[in-house]
Amino acid sequence: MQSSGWEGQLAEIVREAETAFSSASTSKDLYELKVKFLGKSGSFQSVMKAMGALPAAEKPAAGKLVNEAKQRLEARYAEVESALKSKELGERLAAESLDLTLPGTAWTPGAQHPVTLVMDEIAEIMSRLGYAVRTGPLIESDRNNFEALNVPKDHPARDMQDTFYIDEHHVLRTQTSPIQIRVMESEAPPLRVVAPGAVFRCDADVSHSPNFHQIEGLCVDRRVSMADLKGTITFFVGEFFGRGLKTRFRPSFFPFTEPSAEMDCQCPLCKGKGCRMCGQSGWIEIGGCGLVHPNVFQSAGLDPKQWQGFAFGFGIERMAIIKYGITDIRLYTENDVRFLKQFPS
Ligand code: 2U9
Repeated sequence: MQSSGWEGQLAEIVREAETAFSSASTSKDLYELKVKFLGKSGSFQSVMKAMGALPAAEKPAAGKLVNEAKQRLEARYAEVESALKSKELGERLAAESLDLTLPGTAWTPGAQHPVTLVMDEIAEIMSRLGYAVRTGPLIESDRNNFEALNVPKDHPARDMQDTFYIDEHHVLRTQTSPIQIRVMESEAPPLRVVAPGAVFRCDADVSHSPNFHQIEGLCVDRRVSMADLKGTITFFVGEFFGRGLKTRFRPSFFPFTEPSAEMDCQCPLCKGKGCRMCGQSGWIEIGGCGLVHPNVFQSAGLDPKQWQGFAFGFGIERMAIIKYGITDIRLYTENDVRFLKQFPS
């Protein structure tokens, strides 16, 4: 190849590449042109190859020329690339521009669930009488949930229809009383404890959920009477629903207490006058109670001749219904913030 031949070819490639670089409208197109002219199998490389055939004496001068041409092209490339990139950045920023006057997304602060609020409030009131909180597992042995609580083998509560069985010997606890069995077996009397938590019953209709919450209280001492129980409940009702509300105790039956009673308080809504909530009676049922059955003490390893006790139980959802006038139990599980945020934390 004649020197003028490859020199002309080189000049032609440089001119062509410079024109092409200048006409590129995007940095991507520009890069493709760089590959075409300066890449491994690009036009520039073929001129380099052709130079291999030059006489040795001409090679240094030719190499210098080629390097200068390459540097010139690379500089031109960098120049055009920087212009295109800044143009593209400008376009992207314009397209992505934020309207800072748009309203933001509102974050609704959470609120405590009324079940938690009521459970905590009851525990707090009882703590003023010296009661400590104790909790236990949701899956309980048949023994702690029924046997130790003096619930006989043929009792309807033990039926598959009323209790969720895990296996032959384990159930989802149907009450929080097994917690107190555990307490009596692990702590020395005298005892004053409240046992809050979730319980499960195989039951569902408009006013019953298969999963609800209870809080039960247990007081064990040398001499404990129904009078102590009534005084305790009346203090509690005054603190929780409002001072001055009367309580009354109606005889009832539970396997784990003897005697047993159902507890009513004067309707907090009408203060005993009679309204829709209390069915015009002026009274409202709040839970059950009684003196701990000697068989229960025996099961838990306490001598019923030495120890006496009273126990009581409230349904938390029911207490919240009475205190806050909640009308539908579905509201408890719908997680509607408009419902939840009405309750004072
Ligand atoms: C031990 C001994 C006795 C707890 C008691 C009740 C009566 C009661 C109900 C209230 C509404 C359950 O949620 S509810 O349906 N509870 O009527 N609970 S006496 O008696 C105990 C507990 C533990 C060791």
